[in-house]
Amino acid sequence: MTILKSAVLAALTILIPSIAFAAGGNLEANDPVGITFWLISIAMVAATVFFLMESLRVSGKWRTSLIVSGLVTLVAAVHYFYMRDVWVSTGASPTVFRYVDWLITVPLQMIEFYLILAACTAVAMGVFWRLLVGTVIMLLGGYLGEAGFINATLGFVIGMAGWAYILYEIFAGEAGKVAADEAPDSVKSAFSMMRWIVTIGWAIYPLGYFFGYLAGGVDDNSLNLIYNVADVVNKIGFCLAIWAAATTESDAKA
Ligand SMILES: *C/C=C(C)/C=C/C=C(C)/C=C/C1=C(C)CCCC1(C)C
Repeated sequence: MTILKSAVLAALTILIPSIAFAAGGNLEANDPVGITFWLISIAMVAATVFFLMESLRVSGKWRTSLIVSGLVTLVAAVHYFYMRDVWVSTGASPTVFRYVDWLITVPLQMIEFYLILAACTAVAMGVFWRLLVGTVIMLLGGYLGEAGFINATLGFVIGMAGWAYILYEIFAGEAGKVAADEAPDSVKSAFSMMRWIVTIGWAIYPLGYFFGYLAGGVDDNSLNLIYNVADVVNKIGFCLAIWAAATTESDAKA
C-alpha cells in the first residue's frame, strides 16, 4: 500500500509541473474552441488525480482498472496541453497530436472491457488480444489514410473494419456474452454504458474523418469543437462508468 501511494504521488508530481510548463500561447476571449482546449486539458488533469487517488481505496482486483483510467486521462491531459498550444498559436487542427493520443488512450480504453470482466469472473485472454488488435487496425487504417501513406478511402475502410470488429466483440462476441452471463449488476451496467459510448460517442471520429477529410465539408473550428466536447464523454465519462462499478463492487464486499 505504501509503495502504491508513493507511486501515485510520484505520478502527480510529474503531472503538476507539466501543467506549468505547457506554455499555453495566448488565449483570446473570442476563441471558444481555444477555451474548450483549455477547459478540457485541466479537466483531464483533475480526472487523473481523482482516478489515481480512488485507485487506493478500491479492493485489489479493481485497482488495475482505475489505474488504467488514470493513465487514459493523464495521457490525454498531456496531449491536450500540446494540442491547445498548436491551436492557440496557429489556429490549425492538431491532427498528429490527436492521433498520437488516440494510439495510446484508445487501446487502453478497449482493454478496460477485459479488465472490468476479469475483476469479477474468469475471462479468456483471447478477449484482451482481440480488442487490442481490432483497435490497432482501426487507428492504423485511419492514420495511414489521413497522413497520405495509403489512399484516404482505403484507410477509412480499414479503420471502419477494425471498429466493426470491436463492436462485434463487445456486443455479440465472447466479451459481450461473459458480461451478460457472469457479471454482477454494477459491472453489467458499466459494460453497457461503455459499449454505447464506443458505439455512439466514438462514431464522432469516423464522421469527422468522413466529412472533415474525405468530403472536405467541415471547417477546423467545428471539427475541433466537436472532438473536444466528445472527448469529455468518451474519455472521462467512459472512465467514470468503470469507477462506479469499481466502487460499488468494492463497497459491497467491504
Ligand atoms: C479519446 C479518443 C477516442 C475515444 C478516439 C477514438 C477514435 C476512433 C473511434 C476513431 C475511429 C476511426 C474509424 C472508425 C474509421 C476512420 C478512421 C478513424 C481512426 C477516425
